[in-house]
Amino acid sequence: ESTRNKLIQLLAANSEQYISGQLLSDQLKISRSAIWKHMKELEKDGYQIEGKSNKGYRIISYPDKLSENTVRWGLETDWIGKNIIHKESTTSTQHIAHDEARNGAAHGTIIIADEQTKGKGRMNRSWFSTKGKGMWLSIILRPEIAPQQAPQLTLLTATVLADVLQSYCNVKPLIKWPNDILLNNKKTAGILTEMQAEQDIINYIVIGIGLNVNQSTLELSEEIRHKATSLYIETEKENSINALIQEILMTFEKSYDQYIKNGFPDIKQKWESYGFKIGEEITIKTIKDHFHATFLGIEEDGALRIKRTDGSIQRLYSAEIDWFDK
Ligand code: BTX
Repeated sequence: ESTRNKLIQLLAANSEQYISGQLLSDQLKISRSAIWKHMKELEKDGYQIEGKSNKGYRIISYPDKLSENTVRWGLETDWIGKNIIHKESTTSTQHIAHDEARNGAAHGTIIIADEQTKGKGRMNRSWFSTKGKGMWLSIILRPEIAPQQAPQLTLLTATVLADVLQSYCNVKPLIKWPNDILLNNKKTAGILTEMQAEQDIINYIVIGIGLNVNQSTLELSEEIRHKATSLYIETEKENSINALIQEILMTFEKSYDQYIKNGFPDIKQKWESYGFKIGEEITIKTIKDHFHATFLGIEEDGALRIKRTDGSIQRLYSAEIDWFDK
């Protein structure tokens, strides 16, 4: 399939003008009739290609269905998404990611699905993943950081999503600790980070991102309708899932590379700029406790920073937060 991928890349790079059959044939080292056959195959996949006998070929439109190729086209990254696995339907992209990672999949491999039949949230909760209506994506990472730093990658991912969503809609996305992305106070995306580590070495991390894109209110499961939203509901228009995946991956790569180079401070600052309820009173649930506190922000290492009613300052590494609406 590498000829086909190269062909797609050449066409994508020249989408403003025609590229001649001869040039394609020279670059790909295949005959002009083989080129023509490839074009017919692409058309079957939904690509619209214009062929003019004296000028050559030009891409008019990309199919909006998800596939390895449609995601790869226009994806300008150095390492993320160089390996793409796409499934029309699967239990959970996390499952596939773990299998692939155990079998040695490269840093930056991504898994996407049109539909998940057993989408996973945190702590055994489930994640509704309606067919063709959202971005259900897992990213395999092999970072050279200590296992206890892994939660920072969740916070990083949340800022990436907030940045990208901000460019899509008028309302400011907010991040609810640690990793819910809210639009108009309703959850539009969630992040699930899973890690395979031994002592002080990370084997691999899988970051799962679920983003509601084109669901109407009625297409959101009844269970979550009151507290969930989608980009479609907020922007009143359909958005290309392909384009979102690409933007998220490109933004993620930049942010990740900076994080590896400079550490967490920039992420912390950005996270706090999107942080929901900072400075306000929240309720906190840990495994053994349930209390009120003021949410101060996050610590240099990513922990939750709070002030108890007795004035003491605490850092928490795993907690759920909530609040009372007035
Ligand atoms: P979470 O535990 O923070 O959120 C799960 C909770 O969110 C559910 O209990 C439910 O109340 C609500 N919820 C479920 N589905 C949705 C939805 N579509 N929109 C808004 N709220 C919802 C968040 O867990 C982590 C989600 C990660 C999902 C990705 S998708 C790709 C990858 N594969 C996979 O199986 N999980 C990840």
